[in-house]
Amino acid sequence: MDRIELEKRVEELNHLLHQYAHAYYTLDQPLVSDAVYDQYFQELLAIEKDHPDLRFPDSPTVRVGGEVLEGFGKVTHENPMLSLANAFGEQDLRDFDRRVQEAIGSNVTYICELKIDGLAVSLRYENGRFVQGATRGDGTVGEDITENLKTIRTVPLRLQEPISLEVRGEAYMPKQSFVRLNEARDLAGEEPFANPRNAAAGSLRQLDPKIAARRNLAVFVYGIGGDGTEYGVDSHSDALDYAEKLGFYINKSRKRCQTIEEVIRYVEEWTAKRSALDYEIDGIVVKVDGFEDQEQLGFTARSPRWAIAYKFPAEEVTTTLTDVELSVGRTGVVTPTAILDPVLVDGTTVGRASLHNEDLILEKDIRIGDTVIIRKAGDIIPEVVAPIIEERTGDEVPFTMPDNCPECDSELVRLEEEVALRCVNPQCPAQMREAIIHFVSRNAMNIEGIGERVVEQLYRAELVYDVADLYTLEREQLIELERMGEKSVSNLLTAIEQSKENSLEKLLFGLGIRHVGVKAAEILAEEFGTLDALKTADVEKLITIHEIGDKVAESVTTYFANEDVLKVLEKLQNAGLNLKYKGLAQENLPSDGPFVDKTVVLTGKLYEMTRGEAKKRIEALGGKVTGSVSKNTDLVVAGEAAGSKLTRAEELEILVWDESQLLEALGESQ
Ligand code: 1X8
Repeated sequence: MDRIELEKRVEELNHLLHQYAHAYYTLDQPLVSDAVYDQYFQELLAIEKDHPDLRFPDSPTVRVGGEVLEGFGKVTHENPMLSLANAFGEQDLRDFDRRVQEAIGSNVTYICELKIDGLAVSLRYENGRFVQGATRGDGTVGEDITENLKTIRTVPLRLQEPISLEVRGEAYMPKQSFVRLNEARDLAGEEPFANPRNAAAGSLRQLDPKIAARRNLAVFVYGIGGDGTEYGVDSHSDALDYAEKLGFYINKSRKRCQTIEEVIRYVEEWTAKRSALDYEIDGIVVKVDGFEDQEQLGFTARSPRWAIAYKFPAEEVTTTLTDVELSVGRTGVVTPTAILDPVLVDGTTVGRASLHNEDLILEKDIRIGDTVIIRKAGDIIPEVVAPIIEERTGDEVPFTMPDNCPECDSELVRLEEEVALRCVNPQCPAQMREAIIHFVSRNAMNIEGIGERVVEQLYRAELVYDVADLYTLEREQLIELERMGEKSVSNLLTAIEQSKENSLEKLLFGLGIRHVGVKAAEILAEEFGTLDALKTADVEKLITIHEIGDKVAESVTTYFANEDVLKVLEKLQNAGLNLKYKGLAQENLPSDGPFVDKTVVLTGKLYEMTRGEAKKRIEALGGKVTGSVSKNTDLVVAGEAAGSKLTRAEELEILVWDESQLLEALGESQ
């Protein structure tokens, strides 16, 4: 074959294999026998081997997994990946229905879908080709797991139409594959995964895509980006039908319901049928179907008002409580944990459960040796519900809390009006370790590569006593630690370095000021703008802020009055941490300029910056950046290879700029 013929053949094989794979994996209606598929597949593999330049990034042969990666890049989601509000019973569903009807009237259609117990992913397509896949991460920034997602047969590499869009879905491992995987791991002497969700997450976190390729994962798509105008659909159910036509794998069990009664019947039906499914579901998602209705309902800070996730009630099982272990948390609270004979609850093996506090143990009269009922509710740690008194033999031993800290032996105190016992020694090693673990956690400074094990070692090696010491760590010190190779050390140092650039709210949350959660940290950062301004704020000033109450105000001022705290903060500042709020404080927005109050859509590839950066800069100049073009759009910025959004903008006669015009406008406004 000459070169031109060869290129044509490769194109043809790609096309055929994509169609066959779609028919086989997604539609479950094979077009050809396995032997024929395999023959074409081998032919393509052979050509690609001799001519690597003819291996397309979306070739069906990528399903076997490509090169091993060095690490995962970060992906900023164009629209945040939100979580849903939960409903725990029929009453919560009725309350949801009432709120919906109050907002949009009684003529509402719902769509019910199964809630897949996996991990959320975003898939991006450009001109019909799969270009990027990411995890949810913290909702704003996720990890680029494109290469692993490419190995999943139900993730189409090419769509049936050459359009550009983002879809969201759930990656999961079927129950059967999970059981088989664990059997194999057991044989190989490897730790089994606790449940299919962990197995799926663990597989997608592998840097070697060949591992993911062997794990038999799947992705159900449950949402499509934009407001539907680009695709000519005006409801979620139509959007799903359309996505199905494009080649996505959509769960068949979706159902439109006209009343909440119908929704409740659907929930009951699937509560009964869930165990027969070959994948795990943990609830039912109920959405308002119409896009206009959705838009009218809008969002809270955290989740859409037009959807709710009904969670199945937790399964309860019994086992023996063999011991009680004590641990000291970040705030010095000593918590008892029950050690159990391992049992399976909701598909997870449980060997420990929370006992909350001493009062609860006494109140429920839980004793060591008791047969106890345990329950796992959602993602929450399993808890001991109650002992079964009838099963007692008389050998059970009542549990009492110690008088001294199990870590540092200083005397425990019970603060007024609190049930918890606390270690108040600020030098208690347990508290110092926990403070660091909190500081690096995802919603705080988001430093990957430091877990409990590393912190323990850093502490023992006398390298880190407080959070500021993290910024003094050097390669030579880290390489000495157990199980730390060159690669992990360099990744960790990069992660530490990058965290210096975090916006103030991440630091504020990470400091672990009592009563300052993610939300309060954000409010304080936005309100004060700098750490210095917050440090000097008094209670009177703090409580004038909407949503900041007495408790937070007291706690913040007490915190910043502490000498030791001030020393650590000074160390952080000297280490070069950013101590400013980087988000968009309303009062800092300009009152005029090209973007003020303008709704902008970014599409196509930009060269001078990513779309994420462009979005941030436009927002900082008072603009709003949305994902889809509608009559409310003021401006569309079209980079290279802009697709359907550009067409739509032209149809609606909306102003269109190219990248250079965008740069000029951004430049002018600086
Ligand atoms: C999460 C999930 C959704 C759906 C199914 N499974 C999930 N885990 C669905 O909509 N069918 S929606 C969702 C979310 O928005 N966080």
